[in-house]
Amino acid sequence: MTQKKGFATRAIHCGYDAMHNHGALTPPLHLTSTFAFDTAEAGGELFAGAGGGHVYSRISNPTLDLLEQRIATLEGAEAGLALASGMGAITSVLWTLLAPGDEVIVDKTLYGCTFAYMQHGLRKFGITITHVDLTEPENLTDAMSARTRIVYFETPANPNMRLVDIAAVARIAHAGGAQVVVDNTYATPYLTRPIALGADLVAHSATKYLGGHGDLVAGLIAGRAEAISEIRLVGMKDMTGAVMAPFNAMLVMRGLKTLALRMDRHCASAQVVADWLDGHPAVAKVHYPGLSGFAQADLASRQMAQPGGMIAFELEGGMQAGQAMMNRLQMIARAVSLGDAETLIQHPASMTHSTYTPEERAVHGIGDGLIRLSVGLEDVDDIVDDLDTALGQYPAAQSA
Ligand code: 3LM
Repeated sequence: MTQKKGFATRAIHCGYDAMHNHGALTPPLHLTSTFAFDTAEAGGELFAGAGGGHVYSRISNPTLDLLEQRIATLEGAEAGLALASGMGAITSVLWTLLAPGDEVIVDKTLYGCTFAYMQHGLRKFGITITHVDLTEPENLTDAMSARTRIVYFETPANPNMRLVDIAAVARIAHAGGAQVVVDNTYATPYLTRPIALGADLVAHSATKYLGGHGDLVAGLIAGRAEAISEIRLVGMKDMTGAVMAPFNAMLVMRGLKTLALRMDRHCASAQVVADWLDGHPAVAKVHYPGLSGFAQADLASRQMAQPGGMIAFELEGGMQAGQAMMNRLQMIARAVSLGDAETLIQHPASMTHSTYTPEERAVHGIGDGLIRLSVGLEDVDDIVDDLDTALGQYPAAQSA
């Protein structure tokens, strides 16, 4: 489907013609592990890379194929790849592109398991991980070395909402011969399209906004066709085996149909909640790209179509106050993950980012008092009411 059609239209229609499928408006679910070959020779040709057919569902599957076309069109990429999880996506990309002796430059803050994979996984195999504060792109100029193969970051970063200027970082990385990989989980392609800004590959935890309903674990990547093919055949097929189940691909495609609508609502409600938190006396600091006091508000308005559905905040009373507040919530779920219909709240230092040591969290800007809120699709007044009750009761409860 041509890129001239709008985002929501492509999310619903791209790659599928009901008239080639008995008129079925919902694409078929191909629950098959293997595919029959017309002749022995045809099978051999497919194994030799002839293309145009499927062999085995650890390599490709028609249901996944459709989802891969959809993430590609939404990210403005040549090709996409569906994987078992966000971590399956990230590990498949990096295992494919890196070799011992190479260096990856990563931003200061990363999702906890990505950080652990880099520190405990990649490093074990002779790859150097160098953390650089990429919120100042010029830091990258000094950090780049002849061994730097990849520059990797999240924007906004999980959990503290730091933004990275994709275009500026890509210019510096490319000048030094490195590729740029962006984890676009928080923004989704509805808000930010890293490839148009110069990134080489985009990775997603599709578990989050893309799936959108908290009922699956899945990953997606998008990029140039040649790179995607290599990641499919090396990283995914032979190294991680992290292939997405066809049923999950159907669920992610169902989620994509409403991505634009849901993101509009997530963003509108998050703005209301962030403004409200910002004005609350018990709240010390709110990190949300839509606040005028946000340190990178200019970059946010240049790089993000809207400020997103994620908020991080700190209470005056620090971590203890945060935990007490979380325990008083009635509707908002104390749960990790994000991008679901339900509003979710969690404490990064003891949960998603407990893969960092306390010393590492201090260095990497993940405060013990930080609380992360994934603003859901409920009526925003009910979200604010729940927070209001929990925050309002805190000082009284503490002095009791
Ligand atoms: C979380 N995050 O609660 P999966 N990249 C980013 C992510 O936020 C995540 C992944 C990759 C959370 C999951 S923590 C135990 C739960 C920016 C996941 C990994 O493999 O699909 O979970 O994606 O922040």
